[in-house]
Amino acid sequence: MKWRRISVTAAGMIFLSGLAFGQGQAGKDVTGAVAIESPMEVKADVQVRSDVAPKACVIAGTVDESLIQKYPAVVYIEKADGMFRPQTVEMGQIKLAFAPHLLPVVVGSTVVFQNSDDVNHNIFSPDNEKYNLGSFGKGMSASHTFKEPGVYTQLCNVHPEMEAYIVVLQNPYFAVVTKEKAGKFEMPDVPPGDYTIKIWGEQLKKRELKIETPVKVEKGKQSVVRIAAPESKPKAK
Ligand SMILES: [Cu+2]
Repeated sequence: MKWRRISVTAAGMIFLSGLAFGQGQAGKDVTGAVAIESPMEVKADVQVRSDVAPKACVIAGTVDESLIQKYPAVVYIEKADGMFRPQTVEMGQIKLAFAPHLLPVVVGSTVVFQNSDDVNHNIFSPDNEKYNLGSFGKGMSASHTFKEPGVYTQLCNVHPEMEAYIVVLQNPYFAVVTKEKAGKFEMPDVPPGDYTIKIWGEQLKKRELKIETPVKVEKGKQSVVRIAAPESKPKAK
Protein backbone atom coordinates (compact mmCIF):
# COMPACT_ATOMS: atom_id res chain seq x y z
CA MET A 1 0.00 0.00 0.00
CA LYS A 2 1.27 3.42 -0.92
CA TRP A 3 0.96 6.38 1.40
CA ARG A 4 1.32 9.94 0.33
CA ARG A 5 1.54 12.67 2.89
CA ILE A 6 -0.42 15.87 2.53
CA SER A 7 0.30 18.80 4.76
CA VAL A 8 -2.62 20.67 6.24
CA THR A 9 -2.09 24.16 7.57
CA ALA A 10 -3.69 25.42 10.74
CA ALA A 11 -6.30 27.09 8.57
CA GLY A 12 -7.10 23.73 7.11
CA MET A 13 -5.81 24.23 3.57
CA ILE A 14 -4.60 21.14 1.83
CA PHE A 15 -1.67 21.27 -0.53
CA LEU A 16 -1.84 18.34 -2.86
CA SER A 17 0.95 17.31 -5.06
CA GLY A 18 1.25 14.25 -7.17
CA LEU A 19 -1.58 12.40 -5.53
CA ALA A 20 -1.87 9.07 -7.25
CA PHE A 21 -3.55 5.78 -6.72
CA GLY A 22 -1.03 2.94 -6.71
CA GLN A 23 -1.81 -0.49 -8.03
CA GLY A 24 -3.03 -2.99 -5.46
CA GLN A 25 -1.61 -6.44 -5.22
CA ALA A 26 -2.99 -8.80 -7.86
CA GLY A 27 -5.13 -5.89 -9.07
CA LYS A 28 -7.90 -6.37 -6.54
CA ASP A 29 -9.20 -4.96 -3.30
CA VAL A 30 -6.95 -2.11 -2.32
CA THR A 31 -5.97 0.04 -5.25
CA GLY A 32 -4.82 3.11 -3.39
CA ALA A 33 -4.58 4.97 -0.16
CA VAL A 34 -4.10 8.51 1.04
CA ALA A 35 -2.92 9.70 4.40
CA ILE A 36 -3.45 13.21 5.65
CA GLU A 37 -1.45 14.74 8.43
CA SER A 38 -2.26 18.06 9.99
CA PRO A 39 -0.46 19.83 12.79
CA MET A 40 -3.12 18.26 14.98
CA GLU A 41 -2.43 14.93 13.34
CA VAL A 42 -5.93 14.22 12.16
CA LYS A 43 -5.70 11.48 9.60
CA ALA A 44 -7.89 10.15 6.86
CA ASP A 45 -7.35 7.34 4.44
CA VAL A 46 -9.17 6.10 1.38
CA GLN A 47 -9.21 2.64 -0.13
CA VAL A 48 -10.85 1.78 -3.43
CA ARG A 49 -12.32 -1.73 -3.45
CA SER A 50 -13.36 -3.72 -6.45
CA ASP A 51 -14.69 -6.75 -4.59
CA VAL A 52 -18.11 -5.32 -3.74
CA ALA A 53 -21.43 -5.72 -5.50
CA PRO A 54 -22.08 -2.95 -8.06
CA LYS A 55 -25.22 -1.93 -6.17
CA ALA A 56 -23.36 -1.36 -2.92
CA CYS A 57 -22.91 2.13 -1.55
CA VAL A 58 -20.11 3.67 -3.54
CA ILE A 59 -18.64 5.58 -0.62
CA ALA A 60 -18.64 3.98 2.79
CA GLY A 61 -16.53 4.60 5.83
CA THR A 62 -16.09 5.39 9.46
CA VAL A 63 -15.30 8.41 11.54
CA ASP A 64 -13.36 7.71 14.69
CA GLU A 65 -15.74 7.81 17.64
CA SER A 66 -13.55 10.18 19.60
CA LEU A 67 -14.33 12.89 17.02
CA ILE A 68 -18.07 12.52 17.57
CA GLN A 69 -18.07 11.68 21.26
CA LYS A 70 -20.35 14.53 22.27
CA TYR A 71 -22.02 15.63 19.06
CA PRO A 72 -22.83 14.07 15.71
CA ALA A 73 -21.02 15.30 12.60
CA VAL A 74 -21.83 15.38 8.91
CA VAL A 75 -19.57 13.83 6.29
CA TYR A 76 -20.17 15.31 2.86
CA ILE A 77 -18.87 15.78 -0.65
CA GLU A 78 -17.79 19.36 -1.14
CA LYS A 79 -18.94 19.75 -4.73
CA ALA A 80 -20.61 17.52 -7.29
CA ASP A 81 -21.81 18.28 -10.81
CA GLY A 82 -25.53 18.53 -11.49
CA MET A 83 -28.73 20.09 -10.26
CA PHE A 84 -30.17 18.62 -7.11
CA ARG A 85 -33.75 18.52 -5.98
CA PRO A 86 -34.39 20.52 -2.80
CA GLN A 87 -36.43 18.91 -0.06
CA THR A 88 -38.71 19.90 2.77
CA VAL A 89 -37.47 18.60 6.09
CA GLU A 90 -38.46 19.16 9.69
CA MET A 91 -36.54 20.40 12.69
CA GLY A 92 -38.81 20.10 15.70
CA GLN A 93 -38.80 21.85 19.03
CA ILE A 94 -39.35 19.10 21.57
CA LYS A 95 -38.73 19.26 25.32
CA LEU A 96 -36.91 22.58 25.01
CA ALA A 97 -34.49 21.30 22.41
CA PHE A 98 -34.18 21.27 18.65
CA ALA A 99 -34.54 17.84 17.08
CA PRO A 100 -32.44 16.84 15.32
CA HIS A 101 -29.48 18.67 16.75
CA LEU A 102 -27.65 18.56 13.43
CA LEU A 103 -29.56 18.73 10.17
CA PRO A 104 -27.80 18.66 6.79
CA VAL A 105 -29.88 19.69 3.77
CA VAL A 106 -29.22 20.30 0.10
CA VAL A 107 -29.26 23.97 -0.92
CA GLY A 108 -32.73 25.27 -1.84
CA SER A 109 -34.38 23.05 0.76
CA THR A 110 -37.03 24.27 3.17
CA VAL A 111 -36.79 23.50 6.87
CA VAL A 112 -40.06 23.47 8.79
CA PHE A 113 -39.72 24.30 12.48
CA GLN A 114 -42.51 22.53 14.32
CA ASN A 115 -43.17 23.45 17.95
CA SER A 116 -44.37 20.46 20.00
CA ASP A 117 -43.83 22.08 23.40
CA ASP A 118 -46.36 23.83 25.62
CA VAL A 119 -44.27 27.00 25.59
CA ASN A 120 -43.47 29.49 22.85
CA HIS A 121 -40.26 29.14 20.93
CA ASN A 122 -38.51 31.64 18.73
CA ILE A 123 -36.50 30.68 15.68
CA PHE A 124 -33.54 32.67 14.48
CA SER A 125 -30.08 32.33 13.01
CA PRO A 126 -27.33 34.96 13.11
CA ASP A 127 -25.46 33.26 10.25
CA ASN A 128 -25.34 33.74 6.49
CA GLU A 129 -28.93 34.60 5.49
CA LYS A 130 -29.71 35.78 9.06
CA TYR A 131 -33.38 35.02 9.56
CA ASN A 132 -35.75 35.52 12.46
CA LEU A 133 -39.03 33.64 12.11
CA GLY A 134 -40.53 35.11 15.28
CA SER A 135 -42.08 33.27 18.21
CA PHE A 136 -44.88 30.76 18.08
CA GLY A 137 -46.67 28.29 20.34
CA LYS A 138 -47.57 24.63 20.52
CA GLY A 139 -48.68 23.00 17.30
CA MET A 140 -47.51 25.96 15.24
CA SER A 141 -44.71 26.00 12.74
CA ALA A 142 -42.60 28.36 10.66
CA SER A 143 -40.27 27.65 7.81
CA HIS A 144 -37.20 28.97 6.04
CA THR A 145 -35.86 28.17 2.59
CA PHE A 146 -32.08 28.11 2.41
CA LYS A 147 -30.65 29.68 -0.71
CA GLU A 148 -27.02 29.86 0.40
CA PRO A 149 -24.81 26.95 1.44
CA GLY A 150 -23.17 27.22 4.85
CA VAL A 151 -23.52 26.38 8.51
CA TYR A 152 -26.48 28.04 10.21
CA THR A 153 -26.50 28.09 14.00
CA GLN A 154 -30.10 27.65 15.06
CA LEU A 155 -31.15 29.56 18.15
CA CYS A 156 -34.23 30.49 20.21
CA ASN A 157 -34.26 33.85 21.97
CA VAL A 158 -36.73 32.56 24.59
CA HIS A 159 -34.38 29.75 25.65
CA PRO A 160 -30.70 30.68 25.38
CA GLU A 161 -29.66 27.07 25.99
CA MET A 162 -31.39 25.89 22.82
CA GLU A 163 -28.94 25.42 19.98
CA ALA A 164 -28.77 23.35 16.83
CA TYR A 165 -27.08 23.41 13.45
CA ILE A 166 -28.42 23.33 9.93
CA VAL A 167 -25.70 22.60 7.39
CA VAL A 168 -26.72 23.64 3.87
CA LEU A 169 -24.74 21.72 1.27
CA GLN A 170 -24.26 21.98 -2.48
CA ASN A 171 -25.32 18.40 -3.15
CA PRO A 172 -27.24 15.56 -1.48
CA TYR A 173 -24.19 13.32 -0.97
CA PHE A 174 -23.88 13.55 2.78
CA ALA A 175 -24.31 11.38 5.85
CA VAL A 176 -24.69 12.11 9.55
CA VAL A 177 -22.28 10.16 11.72
CA THR A 178 -23.08 9.39 15.34
CA LYS A 179 -21.45 7.66 18.25
CA GLU A 180 -24.52 5.40 18.43
CA LYS A 181 -23.79 4.06 14.95
CA ALA A 182 -20.07 3.73 15.76
CA GLY A 183 -19.23 6.50 13.29
CA LYS A 184 -20.21 4.40 10.28
CA PHE A 185 -21.59 6.08 7.18
CA GLU A 186 -22.68 5.26 3.66
CA MET A 187 -23.27 7.44 0.62
CA PRO A 188 -25.21 5.66 -2.09
CA ASP A 189 -25.56 6.75 -5.72
CA VAL A 190 -22.53 9.02 -5.93
CA PRO A 191 -21.67 9.22 -9.64
CA PRO A 192 -18.13 8.28 -10.73
CA GLY A 193 -15.68 11.16 -10.37
CA ASP A 194 -13.05 12.81 -8.24
CA TYR A 195 -14.35 14.46 -5.12
CA THR A 196 -13.28 16.08 -1.90
CA ILE A 197 -14.81 14.64 1.24
CA LYS A 198 -15.21 16.93 4.22
CA ILE A 199 -16.55 16.62 7.71
CA TRP A 200 -18.23 19.23 9.89
CA GLY A 201 -19.26 18.84 13.50
CA GLU A 202 -19.66 20.94 16.59
CA GLN A 203 -16.86 19.14 18.35
CA LEU A 204 -14.54 19.54 15.35
CA LYS A 205 -15.43 23.22 15.10
CA LYS A 206 -14.59 23.84 18.72
CA ARG A 207 -11.21 22.18 18.32
CA GLU A 208 -10.71 24.14 15.10
CA LEU A 209 -10.22 20.98 13.16
CA LYS A 210 -10.92 20.84 9.49
CA ILE A 211 -10.57 17.60 7.66
CA GLU A 212 -10.75 17.08 3.94
CA THR A 213 -9.61 14.22 1.82
CA PRO A 214 -9.73 13.44 -1.89
CA VAL A 215 -11.76 10.42 -2.90
CA LYS A 216 -12.16 8.80 -6.28
CA VAL A 217 -15.43 7.08 -7.17
CA GLU A 218 -15.19 4.43 -9.87
CA LYS A 219 -17.97 2.44 -11.49
CA GLY A 220 -18.63 -0.88 -9.77
CA LYS A 221 -16.20 -0.15 -6.99
CA GLN A 222 -16.48 1.06 -3.46
CA SER A 223 -14.37 3.77 -1.86
CA VAL A 224 -13.81 3.19 1.82
CA VAL A 225 -12.96 6.29 3.82
CA ARG A 226 -11.68 6.27 7.35
CA ILE A 227 -11.35 9.49 9.28
CA ALA A 228 -9.22 8.94 12.33
CA ALA A 229 -8.71 10.77 15.57
CA PRO A 230 -5.44 12.47 16.42
CA GLU A 231 -4.60 9.75 18.93
CA SER A 232 -5.04 6.78 16.62
CA LYS A 233 -2.82 5.69 13.80
CA PRO A 234 -3.90 4.87 10.22
CA LYS A 235 -3.70 1.25 9.21
CA ALA A 236 -0.47 1.63 7.27
CA LYS A 237 1.40 -1.47 6.22
CU1 LIG B 1 -37.24 28.03 22.82
